[in-house]
Amino acid sequence: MAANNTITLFDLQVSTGATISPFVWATKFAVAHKGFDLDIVDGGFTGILERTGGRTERLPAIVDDGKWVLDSWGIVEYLDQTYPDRPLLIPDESVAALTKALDAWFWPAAVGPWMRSFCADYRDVCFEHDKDYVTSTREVMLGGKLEDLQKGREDRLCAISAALEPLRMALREHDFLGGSRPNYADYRIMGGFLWLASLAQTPALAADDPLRPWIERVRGLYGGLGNHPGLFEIFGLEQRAGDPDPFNRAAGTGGIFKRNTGPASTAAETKAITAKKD
Ligand SMILES: N[C@@H](CCC(=O)N[C@@H](CS)C(=O)NCC(=O)O)C(=O)O
Repeated sequence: MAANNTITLFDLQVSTGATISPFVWATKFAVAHKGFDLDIVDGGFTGILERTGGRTERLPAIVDDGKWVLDSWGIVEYLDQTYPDRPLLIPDESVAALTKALDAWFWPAAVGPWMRSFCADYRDVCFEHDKDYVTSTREVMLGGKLEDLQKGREDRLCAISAALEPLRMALREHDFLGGSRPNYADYRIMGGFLWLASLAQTPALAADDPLRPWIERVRGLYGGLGNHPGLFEIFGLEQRAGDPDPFNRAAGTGGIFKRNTGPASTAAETKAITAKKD
């Protein structure tokens, strides 16, 4: 049992003091969801191996009453297995499967394109002593100079935002991805938005984005865990002439979102698709 109801978490921070890693953000929320207090071990990108006594090169890592647990997903499994009487992060195996599917879509659709659009910001916000390491590793990772990759991002941001439509559709009808209460799916995806907020020095989402209420709702949980003062404003993206719509105002008018209540509800559609061409 966690001593003093507290779990130690090794953080991955930037110079503002905010957490940068989406994995660490998701883990902070996971620990809070279980009702534990967080004892944060500060630090940036370099020196992780030394800070953790040689146990890991990647974060998050937690220590629960002397027991080390690595890996964000491993930590969630550990927390639910060890503390099944506290609110479950993954209340059913289906949540694990759906969260993995959502995460596998979200990274290439949004996190990757945002990374390419904010990679120099990412480096610039890091601690001075981390900048050389972050520059060299991220240039290999992304295959180019950070400044060159980031260039022209204003031409890309509306399209990246538009790709988030599946989240908007789901959250139009539910307060959380977990339904009426948050679960690990919310924290996992929120990790990506908070990663963005830790580094993006220009907004990436429209001020009236339908995702905003959910983002603010989740950020406000557990005493405002997602409202660290070092985070940048992510809302305020302006649509310029020629940019695609940053979100679809007409979304959700067909398929699963159009309830079939009998022939009257489909009459117009039937008429349109059966109309004879002259
Ligand atoms: N599978 C791991 C991935 C963790 C990971 O890649 N963490 C990154 C931060 S997002 C890290 O520690 N990077 C350190 C580095 O780049 O040196 C998990 O889910 O915890």
